[in-house]
Parts: sequence; structure tokens; C-alpha cells
Amino acid sequence: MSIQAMPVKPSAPAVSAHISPQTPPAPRWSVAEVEALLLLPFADLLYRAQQVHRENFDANAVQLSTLLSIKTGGCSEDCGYCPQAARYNTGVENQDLMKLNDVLAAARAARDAGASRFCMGAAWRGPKQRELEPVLDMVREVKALGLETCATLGMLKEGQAEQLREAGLDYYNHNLDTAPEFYGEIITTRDYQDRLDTLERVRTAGMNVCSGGIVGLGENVTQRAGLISQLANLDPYPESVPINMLVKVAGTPLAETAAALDPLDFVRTIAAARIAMPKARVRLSAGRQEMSEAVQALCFLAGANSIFYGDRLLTTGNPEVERDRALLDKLGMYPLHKKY
Ligand code: SAM
Ligand code: DTB
Ligand code: SF4
Repeated sequence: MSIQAMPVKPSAPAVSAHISPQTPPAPRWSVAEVEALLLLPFADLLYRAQQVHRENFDANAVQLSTLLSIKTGGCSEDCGYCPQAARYNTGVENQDLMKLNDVLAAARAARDAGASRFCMGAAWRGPKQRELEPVLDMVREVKALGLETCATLGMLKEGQAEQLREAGLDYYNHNLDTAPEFYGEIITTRDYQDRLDTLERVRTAGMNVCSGGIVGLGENVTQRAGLISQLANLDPYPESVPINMLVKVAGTPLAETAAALDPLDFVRTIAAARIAMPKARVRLSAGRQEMSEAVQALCFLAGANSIFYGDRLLTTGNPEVERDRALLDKLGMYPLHKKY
């Protein structure tokens, strides 16, 4: 099995017996099919998403992941949305790799607050071997606390995914971020295929794949469909799909240039992800602090069943734990694994 960029074409040809065995399989979801979903009347789209959601999940249970930035800022890459890129003046203070004990204290606090997964993020293009080794210790020890483990460390080289898996890493997060056609306008220091290669390494090593993207970067509806189509056509599609709304951080290029996205278009993106990846955990990710409770409720209705839980994302804010508990309570929703 190999993960490759799926052909971008308006509609998939029907597979029939006379096509040679070399013909690549038709994508499960063409860009046009996803775009048609995104353009449905809102109520029809949400109705379909709810049906798919309820066929596959307890629609009132939400998985809670807590993030920790274990190495902050000073990143060599030029991702146009990111406050941690060294080349943008965003006021983020650089912080070297955290000490194991400090990471464990944060993980214990997350567990005690009711999170089931702990995700460690590092502002690296990718880890060097000497940087990976202390992270392996963190994974081992966080896992021993009874938490699911996730890490997002950038691109992985040959053999690194295996080391992470052996240390007990359950999920590796690496986002496709946007459609291949729009990607070059957002990031130039690595390409789309680099991302697919890392996802393939994660998959081959036997870990769960966490991969999603950002909306509100200035992409059009076809490009939003292109992102969902790419994710849905990974074989198999990711177990975990974070959908981030761009958090505009002053000093990043996109904070200046990206046109504001209608929140209902964000909800539509969640719904399309739910329909195209029925068994994936779709995470309502960055951008919740700027979202009304009503929009978040619509995201849950559209099939989101995971959130980042805790007062911070990596460098930006997230709704306070008390506020999230109150929101879930108001909606009659509850954490997947554990009561807080
Ligand atoms: N350096 C690693 C990498 O790029 O894979 C890991 C950390 S990186 C911050 C993880 C993801 O956070 C990015 O792929 C992007 O989708 C998301 N992200 C970063 N800045 C964001 C922002 N301002 N708004 C929304 N999502 C953001
Ligand atoms: C993901 O898709 N979103 C998270 C996590 N994976 C690593 C990160 C969001 C970052 C938002 C900006 C910040 O806090 O720096
Ligand atoms: Fe670096 Fe990751 Fe931010 Fe890109 S998204 S600048 S790779 S920390």
C-alpha cells in the first residue's frame, strides 16, 4: 500500500472489467463530489451528516485531547498561518524542548481534568535523532499515566515512526493543511508529497494517523473540497481528522491577507468530513475561542466528535475547561472515556 496524491479530476471514471489492472482505483471521493456536498442546502447537508454520524458513533460523546507545546517557536518553515515560524514577528517566545518532568506534570493535570489523549507538539521541520530521543521518553511516560499519546513533530525520516511506535505512540498528527492546488500559496519550504510521505511512514509503522487541515486561509470552496477529498482518499483514511479554523495571529502573513470565512462554511466543512470519512473522529480544532457556542453546537450537529480541551492550544488560547464543561453539559454531551 502506498499513500499518493490522488488524481485531481472532476469525476471518477467507473471501474469496469476491461480496464487494465494497472489503472489506479477510482478515488472514493472526487473533488466534485465533495464540492457538491459543500454546496447542498444547509439543512440537507447537516441531515446527511447526522445520519452518517449516528450510524457510526454515539452522537453525544466527545473525545477530549489536550495539547502541549513541548518545543516552541523558532521554526525554520514558512507556513503562512503559523505564529511559530522564526521568520515572522509574532511575539511568540522561543522555548527549548521541555524537561520530562514538566511534560509529565502537564499530562497528569490533563488526565485529571478528564482528557483521554495528550498531544505533544514541537515547532520543528522534523526531529533530528538527538531531538527525537527525549521525546521517546516523554511518550513512554505519558502512556504509562494511562493516557492515549499523540505527537506532532513535523516530517519524519525513515525509521523515526517505528521508534515512536515502539515507545508507545498511539497517534501521529501531520496535517495536509489544504488542497494540493492551493498549498504552494501557504507553504513553500516543503511540498505536499513530503506530507504524504510522512503519513505513509506513520501508517506503515502501525500507528493511527491524525491528519486534517485549516480552513479560512483564503481558499475557495473547490479547494476546501480538495482538502477533504485528499484526506478521504488516503487508504485507509485517517482515524482522526482535525479541522482547524485559521487563528489569525498578528505578524503572520495570513492574518493580513486571508478573507474572513463565514462560520457556516466552517460547519459545512465539518459535515463534509463526517460524510466522506464516516468512522473518523472529526475534531473541531483551532479557532473555537473565536466561535460562538451556537456555531460550535452546529459543528457537533455536523458530526464533530472531538475537541482540544484545555486553556491553550500550542501558542494561542482555547476556551477554558470550565466553559467547555458547561457547554457540553448544556448540550447534553459528555466525554468519551471518562467523567470529569
Ligand atoms: N511543526 C509541526 C508541523 O508543522 O507538522 C507540528 C506543529 S504545527 C503547529 C501543527 C498544525 O497546527 C499545523 O499543521 C496547522 O494545521 C495547525 N496550525 C498552526 N497554526 C495555526 C493557526 N494559526 N490557526 C489554525 N491552525 C494552525
Ligand atoms: C491540529 O490540527 N491543530 C493543533 C494540533 N493539530 C497540533 C494545533 C493548532 C495550533 C493553533 C495555533 C497555536 O496555538 O499556535
Ligand atoms: Fe513550523 Fe509546524 Fe509552524 Fe510550519 S506549522 S512553521 S512546520 S511549527
